[in-house]
Amino acid sequence: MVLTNKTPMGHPMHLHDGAFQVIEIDGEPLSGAQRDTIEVPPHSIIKIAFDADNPGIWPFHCHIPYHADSGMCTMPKYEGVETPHWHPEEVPSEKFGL
Ligand SMILES: [Cu+2]
Repeated sequence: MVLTNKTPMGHPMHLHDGAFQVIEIDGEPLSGAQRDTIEVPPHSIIKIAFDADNPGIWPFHCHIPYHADSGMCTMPKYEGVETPHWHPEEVPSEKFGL
């Protein structure tokens, strides 16, 4: 997953699915420790890698509450995995802060 921050502020991005490894920061390869949150500095590009081996509904979001409430929150989707109890199209957009 590639995290591109085009803004002038940092974003602590957090994955609920488990740990990931930072493998590149601004083009520099890295073999960092496993973590579940990474601060993405302003105007930077960070690449992370993780094993997608825990199917479910896992948020990936900025840990600054008003950023997440403003839309910096998503749900990575597993190909071929059904989530019959999850119907985001039925949630009013204001629940996502839109
Ligand atoms: Cu943020």
